[in-house]
Amino acid sequence: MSSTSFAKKTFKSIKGSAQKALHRSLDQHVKLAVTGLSGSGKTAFITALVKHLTTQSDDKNLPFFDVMREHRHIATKVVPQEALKVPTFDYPRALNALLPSDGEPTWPASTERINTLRLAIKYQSASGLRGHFSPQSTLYLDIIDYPGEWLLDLPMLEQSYSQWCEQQYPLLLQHPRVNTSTEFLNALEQLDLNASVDEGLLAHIAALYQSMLVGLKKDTKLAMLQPGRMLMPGDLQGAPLLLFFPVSAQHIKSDEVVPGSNLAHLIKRFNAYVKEVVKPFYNEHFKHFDRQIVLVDVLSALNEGHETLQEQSSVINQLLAHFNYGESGFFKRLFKPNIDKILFAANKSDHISAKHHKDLALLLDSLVHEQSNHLKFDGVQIETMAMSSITATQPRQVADKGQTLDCIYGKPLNEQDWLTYLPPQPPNRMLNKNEWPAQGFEFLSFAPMPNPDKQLKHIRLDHVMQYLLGDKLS
Ligand SMILES: Nc1nc2c(ncn2[C@@H]2O[C@H](COP(=O)(O)OP(=O)(O)OP(=O)(O)O)[C@@H](O)[C@H]2O)c(=O)[nH]1
Ligand SMILES: [Mg+2]
Repeated sequence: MSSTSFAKKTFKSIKGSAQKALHRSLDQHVKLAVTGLSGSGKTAFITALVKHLTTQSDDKNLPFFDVMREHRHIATKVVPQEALKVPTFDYPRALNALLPSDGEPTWPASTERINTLRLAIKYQSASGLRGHFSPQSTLYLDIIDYPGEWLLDLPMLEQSYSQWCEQQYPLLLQHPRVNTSTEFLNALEQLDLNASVDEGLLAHIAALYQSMLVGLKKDTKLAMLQPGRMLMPGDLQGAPLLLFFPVSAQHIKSDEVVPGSNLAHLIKRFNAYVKEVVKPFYNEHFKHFDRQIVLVDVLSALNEGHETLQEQSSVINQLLAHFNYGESGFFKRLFKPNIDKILFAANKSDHISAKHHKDLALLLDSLVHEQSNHLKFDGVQIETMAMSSITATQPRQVADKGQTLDCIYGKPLNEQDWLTYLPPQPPNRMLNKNEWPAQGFEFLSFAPMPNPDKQLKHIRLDHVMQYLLGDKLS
């Protein structure tokens, strides 16, 4: 071998090892996007994930998670996070709600501000280079939790005030919003958009709009409620940039906006909201994910009816457009990390009997079909599953007139008595309006089970972990 070809070969091999080392360090960090509308179960999911990885991490509890089944998991713990400005996810508090030392268990509270958590998962590599040099490896998993309402604002990033009005205003005239929008719409009629700004009147109408949104959030599972900060203002309550609302787009001619008018102020506030609230939230927290779980509470949406389920599906499809996806080759990951695997999870599957889990997953699949088709085309791996982060019911078989009924047993939320109940079967695809059953659907919600052994139970959380993290822990 000539000295040049030897040098070339050596250089190549050094370059190769450097690349592998970099690959390894990239592989050792995963940023997981836990995505879902308010009430979809993000906080419960994160709490369950931490609990099962830290103190219930064995092959009996998580048999479909390879690193557990192969006894390669050494230990997982919560470690200091990198983002120093963001509060830490209050795991002890969430866990204490679910597994209190005394008293009844309760669900963790709805999230009011952004928070984050880093887990270090120490494991034994299955084989290969990493196993050879270092018998133990550590995967760092970063997760953020946030009020689901804030997510609803992401589509506003691409809209002007008039486009936003075009989308939002007509909704207020339709069922089911029209039942609650009258007061706001009447007040709006009193507003002359071209008159000189009347701050008091704008604040009054904005307050009516806000209380209408808060009412809709409480009484319906409607997903398109914007701006999200009106529902969960954090420290923005009362700030002028939150005092805007949609008006009929017919009245807006952008080239004819009178300076200093009510309309000019609404546009200014909308733009400031998008620029100073939505954009920073998106830029700081919604980029650079590697993996994504989209939690969907399909059963509650079914309870609310056809329009709600359809709206939820359209909002989820819209939201997905705001994450970066694609095959994540080595160089791409270095400069622009992309989500290369998504899991659509029909959450709270413990509210139906196990034999209908498949229907639930198929229904969710049909709800996200449009977007998932695009993503698959771009090389993203997609899976849909019915799961439950925290199981609040037990299966019960009940004999009835020679038949065996697959019931569930639990304590319905806000009730005193435990109940054995036969849940309805969810449809296995999106139904159109004519196919919707006249009596609708009624799935119950349950309080968390008391667990004297301090162990949480799940449905398919191990499949979820394997899908999202399995290859990173190989
Ligand atoms: N049965 C069952 N109920 C669940 C599960 N996860 C969540 N829930 C129910 O859904 C509610 C909302 O769950 P959260 O985890 O607070 O939802 P979130 O997505 O964090 O909601 P926000 O913080 O408002 O964005 C809980 O209070 C429970 O009633 C689950 O795995 N099983
Ligand atoms: Mg939450």
